[in-house]
Amino acid sequence: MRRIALAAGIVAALAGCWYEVRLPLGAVACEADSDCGEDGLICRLGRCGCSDPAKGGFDCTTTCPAGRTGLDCNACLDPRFGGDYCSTCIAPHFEADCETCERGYRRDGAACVDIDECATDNGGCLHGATCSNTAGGRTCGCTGDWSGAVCGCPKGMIGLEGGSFVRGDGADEQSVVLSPFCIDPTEVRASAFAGAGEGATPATGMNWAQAKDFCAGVGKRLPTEAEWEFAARGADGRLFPWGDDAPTCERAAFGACGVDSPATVGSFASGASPEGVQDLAGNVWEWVADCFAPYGADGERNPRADAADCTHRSVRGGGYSSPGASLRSGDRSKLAETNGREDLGFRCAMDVVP
Ligand SMILES: [Ca+2]
Repeated sequence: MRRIALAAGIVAALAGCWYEVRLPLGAVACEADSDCGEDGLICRLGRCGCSDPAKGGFDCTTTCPAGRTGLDCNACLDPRFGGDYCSTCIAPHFEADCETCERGYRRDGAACVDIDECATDNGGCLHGATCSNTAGGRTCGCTGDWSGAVCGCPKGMIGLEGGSFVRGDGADEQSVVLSPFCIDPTEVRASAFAGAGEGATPATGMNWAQAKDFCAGVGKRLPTEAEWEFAARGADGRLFPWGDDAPTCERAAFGACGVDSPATVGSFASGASPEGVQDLAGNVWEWVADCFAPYGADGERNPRADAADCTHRSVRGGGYSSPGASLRSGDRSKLAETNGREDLGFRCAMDVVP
């Protein structure tokens, strides 16, 4: 049996007879087809569902195998849980035995009951984010002019919770602690950098001071090197923003893809981090705020290397002509801060607004 991901208010499953629209417990489901409010749904035994084979359902009163003719067909396979072998499990049960519960539910006898993940400590949601229980588990979110799991980031930026993580790749590693911060979801576009035009490819060719000044001009700043790496790596230590799988041309623009210019920003949805930060790996290298220097002692909070005599800044993520290894979340390279390159751009970050 195939497990189908559930969106709130949608459906249970079904490889079997009936495609049932999921409704809150105790809800008056329907008395007539018109109550179901959507084309292709019909009211049957008080519930809305689909009998259209094209949508995964069919009417089991006529098509169930002999001996498996449950009237409802909205039951589990397993008769212990009301099953009639005609259909698959009713959400929130899933799996063939109907004994496992979806995320967000726990077993209580034969039933799956809601876990209120928001009941304790606001579900761990920070900085004014609202916790809501959904079929997929707890979700932290903001309303109005704020966005992301961390409220306090302007719409259009992504809020990251920060915390402890280990940065570095190999010999030079450091455990650091970051405060929550906001980061642009993509590299800065050429059109934005120039102040006009439609170009959706990244701005490139600027030196470090020009990148820094642009961010300051829009009320932001360059990400610190640790923030940039946290966005790519996460607290779970991903080798690449999307996980540990090696880069492919579906996930990122890099040397193996044979391109000689950057792609439109945000072209590689499958290369995004879990929080939705795109193009960290590949497309264009990115300036960060830090001077290139060895990492410091473990436990540093919000580190930023910025010596007065700094000449070389860190650049991160690799570009469209880089080898795959340069795309690793922990990989770093350096460049004289007065240089620019056609495969080097930047993105901006900012502190969370209290
Ligand atoms: Ca990049």
